[in-house]
Amino acid sequence: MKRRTFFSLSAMGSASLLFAKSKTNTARQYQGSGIKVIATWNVPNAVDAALEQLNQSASALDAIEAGCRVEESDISNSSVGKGGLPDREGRVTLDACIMDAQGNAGSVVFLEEIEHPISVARRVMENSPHVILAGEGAQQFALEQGFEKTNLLTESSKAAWEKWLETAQYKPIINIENHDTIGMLAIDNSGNISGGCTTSGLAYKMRGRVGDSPIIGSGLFIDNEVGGATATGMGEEILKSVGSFLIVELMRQGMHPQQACEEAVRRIAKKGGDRVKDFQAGFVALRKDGETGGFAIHPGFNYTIGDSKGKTLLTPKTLL
Ligand code: SD4
Repeated sequence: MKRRTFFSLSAMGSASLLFAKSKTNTARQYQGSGIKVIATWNVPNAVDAALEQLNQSASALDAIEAGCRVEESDISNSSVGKGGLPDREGRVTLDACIMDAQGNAGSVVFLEEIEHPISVARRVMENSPHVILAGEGAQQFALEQGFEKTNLLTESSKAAWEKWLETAQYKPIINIENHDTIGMLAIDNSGNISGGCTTSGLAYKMRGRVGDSPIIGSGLFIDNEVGGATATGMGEEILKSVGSFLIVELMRQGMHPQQACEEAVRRIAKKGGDRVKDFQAGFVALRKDGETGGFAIHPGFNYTIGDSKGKTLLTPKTLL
């Protein structure tokens, strides 16, 4: 059964109540802004792919999938998809999630040997009754959906892992250690917003480790009444503050996306205590009216914005 059909049966009864509630809970209704894309890090090719879709009047969801797929196939990006750095046993394991304007969500965690986890996440959302599929089951579902197995460990990622094995010390280093996870948010011609987040996670993580990126609310959150937010950085820290959901809720209460990102980063830093000097966490946010924000704990973070006029790379101020 298609996920939407599955939901419509149970949700119809309460639809009018939900609508009434959401109207009173939303401080402002944001008007459309024209097409817009925002993505963590310097990812011009991914943003171009998303803009190409939006310029052809595709949905924000299609734009997100297209944009994220670019980074997943780029073997020079060692923290996403093919070419991602492996876990400490030398195996590349991928996490991704996607959300659409209707609030539907799909996610895959600990997925191996499939190049496009963002597309599998979309299939989980659209073609399964679930939100998250993990590991072997996620791979089995992907194969059933027509995806093919592929070797994700490139020669250079393998060489980097072998070098790491010489000391096998696990200490993530801010920005240097494997940070290029792509979190992307997009608004389409109809004014609808969607988002996605895809990563190979932290390099040399323990086998089975899952970070924030595929977890709805932590690595990504979308609410079509308000906007969206997505994260990059140390998943263990971002998870504990459910940062992306927090940003969307702060925007709902009237905060500008920039202030909302700053507040989420402050909360993570506060919880981190002394450890904060050793980890990075950054967010980008996009409000329904096209206003954007971006903030991180440490310098080194940047993000890419695209709209009908072109692309810009922004380097925000940071907390420390
Ligand atoms: C994780 N948040 O797995 C991801 C890592 C990341 O850029 O953002 N890398 O914790």
